[in-house]
Amino acid sequence: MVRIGKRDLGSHTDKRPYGPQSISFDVSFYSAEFVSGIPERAMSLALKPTRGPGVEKDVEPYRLFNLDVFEYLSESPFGLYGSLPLMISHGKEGRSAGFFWLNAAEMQIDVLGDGWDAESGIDWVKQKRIDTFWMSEAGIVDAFFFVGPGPKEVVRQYTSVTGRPAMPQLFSIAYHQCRWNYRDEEDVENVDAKFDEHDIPYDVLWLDIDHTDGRRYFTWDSALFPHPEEMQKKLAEKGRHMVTIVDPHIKRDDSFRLHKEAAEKGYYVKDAGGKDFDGWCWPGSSSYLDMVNPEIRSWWGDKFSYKNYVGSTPSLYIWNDMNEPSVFNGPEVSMPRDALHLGGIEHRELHNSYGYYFHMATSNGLLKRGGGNDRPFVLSRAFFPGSQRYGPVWTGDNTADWDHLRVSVPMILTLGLTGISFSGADVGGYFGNPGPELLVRWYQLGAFYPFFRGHAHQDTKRREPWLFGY
Ligand code: NBV
Repeated sequence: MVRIGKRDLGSHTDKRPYGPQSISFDVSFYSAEFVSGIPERAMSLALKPTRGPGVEKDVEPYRLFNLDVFEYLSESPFGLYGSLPLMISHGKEGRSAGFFWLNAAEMQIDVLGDGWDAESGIDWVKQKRIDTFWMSEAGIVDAFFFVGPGPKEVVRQYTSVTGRPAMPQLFSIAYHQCRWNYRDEEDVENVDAKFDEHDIPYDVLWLDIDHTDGRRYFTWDSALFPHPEEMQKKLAEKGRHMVTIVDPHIKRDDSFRLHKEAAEKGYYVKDAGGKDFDGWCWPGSSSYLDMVNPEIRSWWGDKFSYKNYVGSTPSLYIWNDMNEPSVFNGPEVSMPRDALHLGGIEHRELHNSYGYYFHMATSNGLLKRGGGNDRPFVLSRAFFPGSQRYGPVWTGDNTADWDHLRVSVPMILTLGLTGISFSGADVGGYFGNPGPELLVRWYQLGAFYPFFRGHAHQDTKRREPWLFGY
């Protein structure tokens, strides 16, 4: 029997012009005591069974479907911003194996608990086998088995297929200071000066969406940031860098060159009726580039040249947020499945790879900007197998509480096991206000995250580290 997780499309309809479709199969891991992988979800390293003795009836399969999940819980199997359909088994004497299904459509996976098939006569204690059940809404079976024999070999085998992580720039493994938002140039200058005054090391200062002119990325609010080059130069003189946010939604405003050009060239994802898909996001009415198309990726990449990104300098790098993609008025806050990409391919076929292609295009743009001599730094929220080649990811909008601090550890370890070795969680917790003890502990833990960044929502109290004394 197949249980399909409930999907709330609200008032949206899914045209399904090709009718219902799906693929499913079973994968058994022998000599396995537990399985891990298939991020992203805020839970333990070992995946708990979703069916079998002792599992409640209404537990849903693990879902892989990139979504912008608001205020996600600290202990939940719910699928978050990124998807990696790689499962790794671990058994006696450190033996591991891996299974990877390269498919970017929605996927659901059941992990069956010991004794789930009581009538089979299997001696579960002796056999130590873990059965899993995989199902996808669309696509083909393009699957890989990694034979280990140890966990290290499995990761090596997996990254020989999907790519090794990019070598990070030295500055990017140091501490990053972020906030939604550092308000203006004066704010930036003060924060930067305070780090020196208190002798706290930091290497990168980040600007969120409100540094732009009306959330038109690649622009600057001319009242708040009138001298972006000078501001970056001042940081660069101290060996510091700046990161600005560039999201995938593009404001539908004819006076915005990027939009005009994209619309004229027919570069946007289309709705089921063939018109430019028009969704609601930070800038209001927005469209989304069809990042699956290599020509469009290359056009996008050129937007990062110093000439095109006015006000950018060699010490500026990029942050890609909302690339699941997040669409405020779309089904499940994302793009409708019947939207159309290159060659008339439906969004449902490739949903989980959209953010990956966006990350790829941005990272390749920075590579071009530097003439191949500068390693890109691009942080992404959404991910898919191969994202490790383009830059780090972070675990999105966590909360300032102890449970979120704790769960960040298995989340980051799972990402590492599944090829994304450069990742981190917002230090301090994104939503809410951490007390001094929690913030201190989070910095202590965060120093060991591969990607170490303090970040906070705009409604929180300021929490730059010197504001917290004992
Ligand atoms: O750009 C604003 C935020 C950003 O600060 C955060 O890190 C992202 O995960 N963004 C999400 C959009 C809105 C969050 C409520």
